Order: sequence, then structure tokens, then C-alpha cells
Amino acid sequence: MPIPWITLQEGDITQVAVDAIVNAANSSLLGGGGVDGAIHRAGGPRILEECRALRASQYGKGLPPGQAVATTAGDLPARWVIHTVGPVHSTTEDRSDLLAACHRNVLRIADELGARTVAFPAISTGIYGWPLADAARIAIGTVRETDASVVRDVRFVLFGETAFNHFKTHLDR
Ligand code: AR6
Repeated sequence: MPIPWITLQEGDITQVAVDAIVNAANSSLLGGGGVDGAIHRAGGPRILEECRALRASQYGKGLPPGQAVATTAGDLPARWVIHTVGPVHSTTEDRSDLLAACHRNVLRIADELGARTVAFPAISTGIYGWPLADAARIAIGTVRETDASVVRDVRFVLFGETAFNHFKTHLDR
């Protein structure tokens, strides 16, 4: 069934008490800047240890863009972190399907984990350069079109008023 609640919040995703928060990671799964850096800083070393173990056991070549994988959430208020790798924005190639796949695969894993509440950042809109208006359209459109059996509440946690307003425009449509 469709996910009943899709809401928006301005703020820092590391502070949000939901079942699962989503990390905009890179293929290495070994951390980086932006929201990835913030999650590893606030969550402590356990998340990175689990990421290293996943790399060693399953993702030696890296987690491909569009895919997702879960760890526990260390010291964060959430129970799990679902790491997904957004596509780098390109002006010559349409990579929208990969950005949509990130959202779909995160929701599938959240369902498998039994997570009822899931918080997403604006994947690919920072270091990976995706224009906010387009990313908001894809993110909200994909979550609206995805069925889930356990996930009841998807919250987009946006850093700053500009990001919030772009997502609000699409949510209100
Ligand atoms: N809470 C919520 N949103 C945040 C936070 C936070 N604490 N910090 C940043 N944002 P980015 P990407 C917003 O760059 O574009 C990393 O190095 C930010 O304003 O974190 O997918 C990874 O390791 C922006 O709107 O992710 C990869 O190498 C959004 O989160 C690469 O960056 C995403 O920005 C991934 O780039």
C-alpha cells in the first residue's frame, strides 16, 4: 500500500528520532563530507566498523549508485542507518532513474528491517551537485509511487530553508 505519511522538517538528520535515517554515502562506504560526515561524527565508530565489514564481505568493489545497505545507528537516536549512494549529477546524461532507485531501495530495506518511520536527507543535492528543485521532484514522486507494508511515515529532513521550500513546493502539488 502507499506510504500514508510524507512530511518535511528543516534540521539536522542526525538528531531525528525515527527508526531509520538515510545516509547519502559514497560507494566506498567509508565516510565522507556532508551528511555522511555528520552521521559518522555523531554516531560514533560502530557505524564505520559495520560499513567496513559490509565492504569486506559483500561490496569489495564498492556499493553501486542507486543501491542501499543498512547498519545499526551507533550512538544516534535512530535504530538503523540505511546507506545509499546517490548519482553524481550530470548535464549530459539523465541519471534520474538512479536517484529514484536510491529511494525505492531504501524503502525496500526499511520494510525488511521493520522500520515504520524513515528520515531521508536530500540525496545528491550537496557534493554530488543535483539541483534541488529536480531532486525534490524525483524524491517526493518516487516515495509517493512506492508501496510499503511496514513503513508508515517518511520524513524528509532538509538542511536549510531553501531546500525545505523546494521540497514543500513538490509536496504541495
Ligand atoms: N542533516 C540533513 N541534511 C544535511 C546534513 C545534515 N546533518 N548535512 C548536509 N545535509 P551531501 P550528496 C544536506 O553533500 O550530494 C559525501 O562526502 C546538504 O545540504 O551530504 O549525496 C559522501 O561521502 C544537501 O542538501 O550528499 C559522498 O561522497 C544534502 O544533505 C557525497 O558527499 C546532501 O548533501 C555525497 O554527496
